[in-house]
Amino acid sequence: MRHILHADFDAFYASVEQLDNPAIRGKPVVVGGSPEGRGVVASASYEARKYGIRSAMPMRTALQRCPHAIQVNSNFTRYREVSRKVMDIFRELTPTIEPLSMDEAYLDVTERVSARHDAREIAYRLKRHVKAELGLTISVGAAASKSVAKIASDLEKPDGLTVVEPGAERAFLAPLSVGRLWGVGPKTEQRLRAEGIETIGDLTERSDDWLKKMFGRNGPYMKKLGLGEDDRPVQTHRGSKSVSAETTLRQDTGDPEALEELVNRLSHRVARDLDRKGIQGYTVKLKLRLSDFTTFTRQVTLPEPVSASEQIAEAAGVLLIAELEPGRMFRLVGVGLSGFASEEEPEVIQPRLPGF
Ligand code: TTP
Ligand code: MG
Ligand code: MG
Repeated sequence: MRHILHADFDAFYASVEQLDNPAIRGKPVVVGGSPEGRGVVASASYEARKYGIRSAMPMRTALQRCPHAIQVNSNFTRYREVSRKVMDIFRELTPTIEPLSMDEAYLDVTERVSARHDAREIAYRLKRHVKAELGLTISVGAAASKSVAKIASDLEKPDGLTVVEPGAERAFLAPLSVGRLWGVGPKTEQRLRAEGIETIGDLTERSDDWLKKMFGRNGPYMKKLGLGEDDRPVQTHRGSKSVSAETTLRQDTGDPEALEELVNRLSHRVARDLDRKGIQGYTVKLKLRLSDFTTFTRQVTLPEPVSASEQIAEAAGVLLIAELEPGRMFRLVGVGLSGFASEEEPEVIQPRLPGF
């Protein structure tokens, strides 16, 4: 049995601004681009959310909804500093942490849980510690898997603490909207709803065959997650050099279909280059950059070396699906291959202009 926490700052950018400027505490604050340009809201304080203001909304719309909201420009240097500090606090609790973006991380606290301190106690202490050290609140979800912990952390925001006991996953997830599930972007959610699937419970009642027919390999995977089945480990490390191709998107997206299509195209480019060089590799890598510029890679080592486009895309697609989460926006995607079967020197394929 694992014990995993997912911790996420409440209204991260906006809360940092309120921390640094007492005059705007307790007030509607929106951080992001200026209303004159095409700026969008990066983060809205919970006071601002009462007016229906949300992340990614045009700043102009936000200020129409709440004219007395205080607009503040982003200060990434400062947010990065706070991010580093909170990750250090997480690391004091356990070395097994996986940052997902600047303001959130998974922590595997299995080793910390004992008869005297259960997961709730550990999560509670972590929240208290972060508040005392940084003056900011995080919301925490605790569960036996990453996906359930992530969904749990969002349920009682701000300053939330939600624990899903082992065995209670299915009952916990069933009444929630399917949109909360990994890999369910706005487009997929719309398609699910068109099929009468509103809740996670509705989804898990459908057969694997039907889901596969409707949603490809993502279908049965969504169902698995909907049942609370997710054995992905909390990943601490990063990968190394490879033959690769990458693209920066014209517009950030979290849409599973668009991202999968892009992975297929990048895999095709990598395969073509491997073919020219006549080499094969064992390790398929996926590189991702989020809208806040957080960059990371995921990789899988296969039992046989591969060089075909479909094989690379298949492996990279599985890695991709595991990283999709509601609201998680990507600005760059890369696919690569390493662990070469031949002795030839790996080489980086130059990125082309965005063809997306
Ligand atoms: P989130 O954790 O999604 O949002 P949040 O911390 O502002 O609010 P909460 O978690 O309480 O719902 O994102 C963390 C930061 O990432 C956010 O403060 C600003 C940035 N961000 C963007 O720049 N654009 C976006 O569309 C989103 C969702 C976040
Ligand atoms: Mg947050
Ligand atoms: Mg977050």
